[in-house]
Amino acid sequence: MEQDRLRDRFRGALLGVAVGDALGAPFEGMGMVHSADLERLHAAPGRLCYTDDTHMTLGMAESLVAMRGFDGENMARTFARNFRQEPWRGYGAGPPQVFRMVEEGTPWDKAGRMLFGGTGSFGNGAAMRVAPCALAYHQDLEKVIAVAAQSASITHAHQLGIEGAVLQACAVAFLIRCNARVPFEKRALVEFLEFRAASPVYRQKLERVKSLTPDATAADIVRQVGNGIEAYEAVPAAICAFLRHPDSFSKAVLCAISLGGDTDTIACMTGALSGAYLGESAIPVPWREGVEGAGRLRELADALLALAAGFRQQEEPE
Ligand code: AR6
Ligand code: MG
Repeated sequence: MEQDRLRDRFRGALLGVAVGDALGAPFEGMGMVHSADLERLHAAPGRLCYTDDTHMTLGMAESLVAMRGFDGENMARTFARNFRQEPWRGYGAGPPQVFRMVEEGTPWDKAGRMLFGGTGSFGNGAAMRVAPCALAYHQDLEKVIAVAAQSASITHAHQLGIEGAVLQACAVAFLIRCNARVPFEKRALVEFLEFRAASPVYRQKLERVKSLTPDATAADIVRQVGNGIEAYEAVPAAICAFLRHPDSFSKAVLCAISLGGDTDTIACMTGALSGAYLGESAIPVPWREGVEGAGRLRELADALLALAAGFRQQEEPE
């Protein structure tokens, strides 16, 4: 794929995270969102401030770029440092406990396992931040899966938390690699993910995603997959919202918000999917220019693109 197009898609994925997060944040925890409120987001979105979803995505990208690949200790400490600087971003209950443990010397791959009575977290917090991993390693799916899982386990050691991150990362990598000029095959994405889903709950949800008709309403989607903070609800919900409108960034993200529940995180993950597929150029200008951190996100997207190009060169025979 030519470099300009790929750059547009890398930037689209990271800006998509921030735009979805910022647009969805005011509605977090509410019931389903009315269409009049959604139309207002289009016409006058107001200040587009991001939350922990984007803050952690920035941390993941910063660490991958600084270390030229995944380094668990560095990534955990980058998350912790960023949290210490801006603890008011709306973090879930679990991650700040991990950050404290890591800063006090607990190894990065042990702290996450101590949460929730030793089961680890199955919240959506590992999936919401995973786009940079998918971008950096998009040429090597096994690496996407391995790094998504390791990065998730820093804060979300429960198998279902890890698997949510793996599936979201696989979906972003799949879409980055997709040719956007040929008609999109919805089944191909779901079947690609089904093949990578190990737990019955994800296999069942993906089966339900496949069975939803093209005109499924927000209520149908919520009934089938849910809209909660659990990774096994939010990740399938984001996939549904993307699949409902694969050719329109704004429609996909507004569909995600219309589901209610964990609106910022579902919209953030939908934004990553749609942005990876359609590119930054498909994001409405007031959203992509108005969102907090747009310049920094573009810089990091470009740095991840350079990193991915470096990985490709390493693999090519001399
Ligand atoms: N047992 C019971 N409840 C659990 C478990 C478990 N093993 N794991 C998670 N929960 P957390 P996150 C519930 O705290 O995933 C922000 O608003 C529990 O209620 O690990 O990073 C973002 O925008 C727990 O508090 O944080 C996202 O919406 C909750 O799941 C969200 O927070 C979240 O898990 C990300 O949160
Ligand atoms: Mg949220």
